[in-house]
Amino acid sequence: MTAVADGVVPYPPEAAERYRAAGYWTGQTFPALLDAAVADHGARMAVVGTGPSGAERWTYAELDARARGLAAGLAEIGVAPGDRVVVWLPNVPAYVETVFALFRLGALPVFALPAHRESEIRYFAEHAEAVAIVTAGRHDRFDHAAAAQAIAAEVDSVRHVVVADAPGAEPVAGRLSLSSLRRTPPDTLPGDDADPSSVAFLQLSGGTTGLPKLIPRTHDDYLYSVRASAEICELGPETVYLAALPAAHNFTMSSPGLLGVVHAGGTAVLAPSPDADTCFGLIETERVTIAAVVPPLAAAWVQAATRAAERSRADDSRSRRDLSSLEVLQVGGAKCAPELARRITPALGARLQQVFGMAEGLVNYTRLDDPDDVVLHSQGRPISPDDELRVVDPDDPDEREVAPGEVGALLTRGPYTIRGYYRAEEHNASAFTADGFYRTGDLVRLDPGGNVVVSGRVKEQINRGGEKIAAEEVENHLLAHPDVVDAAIVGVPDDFLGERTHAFVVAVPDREPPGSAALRRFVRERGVAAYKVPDVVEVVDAFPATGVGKTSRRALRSALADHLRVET
Ligand code: J2J
Repeated sequence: MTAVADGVVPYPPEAAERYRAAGYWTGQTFPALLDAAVADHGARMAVVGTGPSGAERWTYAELDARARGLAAGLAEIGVAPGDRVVVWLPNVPAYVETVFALFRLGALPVFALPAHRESEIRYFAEHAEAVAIVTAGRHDRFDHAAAAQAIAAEVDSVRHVVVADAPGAEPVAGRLSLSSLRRTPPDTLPGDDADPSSVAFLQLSGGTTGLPKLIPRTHDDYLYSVRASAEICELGPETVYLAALPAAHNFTMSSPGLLGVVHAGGTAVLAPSPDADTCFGLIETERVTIAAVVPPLAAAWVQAATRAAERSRADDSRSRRDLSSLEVLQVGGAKCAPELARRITPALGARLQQVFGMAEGLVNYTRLDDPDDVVLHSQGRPISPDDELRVVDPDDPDEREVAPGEVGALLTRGPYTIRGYYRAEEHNASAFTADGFYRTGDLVRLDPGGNVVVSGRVKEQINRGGEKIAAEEVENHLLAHPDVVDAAIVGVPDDFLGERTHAFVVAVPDREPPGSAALRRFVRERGVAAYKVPDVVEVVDAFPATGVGKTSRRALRSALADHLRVET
């Protein structure tokens, strides 16, 4: 099996030296992050959530004992330092335990989202040569454990499927129960000596091409972004953070997210579902102070709170959830329209913080004391004084910078932005400039205060309410249908999601074309995340001529998008 370092583009030594000298990279590792929390806040509540055996509340000392104990159990079955393990869990306490167990062991989590299905998980397992998959049983009306077993049977490297279950659950052949791997916590574990400049885990990219990319992040670079984010968001031991979005998403993990909470010694509450009912209940009972959401979820929460207020005005015997503890609502992942931004504080009583981030690195925040105009109309400014942002003409082969304040494509480089995707030499050649800037694919302008205003994108990706869809990946699934000769996916403006997906399909001639529902089902049954199944599939006779040759997918997609706009 290949060592992870073989597929990683390292930071150039002079950049690494500069980031260390500036005090960004401190040499802290993930195990050391948890050590510090245990030393300073051992008796404080770290994790609150609902697991397979019901409600769980763990202090930092308990979380650490669990992580150490599980690390020992994983070591016993042969998971070794440097090994990759796919973590495919919903928002349950065992997620936090597993991630820290892997860090303690020096093994690398590969973060999958609960919405992913066989096609994505198989690819992550293969590409990362994972030795194990840690998952849940049935969740979201889908048997994750059975799917993981099917993948393990196909992917050579995968030797174990570990399932987070209730202690004492019936054993199932071919699966290990997570609770059966808990051992007496040992005092030392291999991860304690991890090299801080080494890769700690692989995060996922939203992707722009056929397959999602894996993002290697080091202890040094990631923990700098976590500590600085915690400071910007003013986290402290009194912080109660609600993880409403999937725990493994970069936003929930690090901006400042679950890890920022550990750094600050606060409490993380894992919401089993992001809906207003569940989350408002948790905000009230756990006295949540900060939560992170995507714009459609913010809109749903605003609507639910507004409705509850109206109802209680009409009938004052009706009780309302008490949201008064909520100080900050972070909104990110997709553009938060000013109309939505304006409604957040009146409806929820919390300050709005806009967050424009990416799993590749760069994260921007509006600051908590920014004037309203900045908070409502911009996506904030970078974490670090050493984040370099270049806004360039997307049509200029030399990528010259546009005039100040003009819209252009955003390139970035800095102390926590990767220099390359994992094992992706060819893609890296186009995703990064020769001098190491990441081409974000986002169209932005900078306001006079240096705040970023996102205005669109050049990348071949659809942002469906914060969930990223690579057009090409879904087109490839449609093209696998025997009656389909060509397919193109475009994003269509949507009031709620920002964008939804519309697939155009050219069918094999002289045959009854497949129906739209059948094609949607076909994509779903290929085992992809539900959010990638096209919202609409339209069978057309032929694609419009783009005038730039058959190979320009971008021109074709834009012609199809124009065609839709003319129609609607
Ligand atoms: C417009 N587009 C945005 C925003 C992300 C914090 C917050 C979000 C992510 C994330 C993250 C946007 N307005 N406020 O990792 O740490 C779009 C851009 C960007 C892409 C990255 C974090 N916030 N976006 O969303 O890796 O197009 O990270 O390049 O999933 O989301 O997506 P992702």
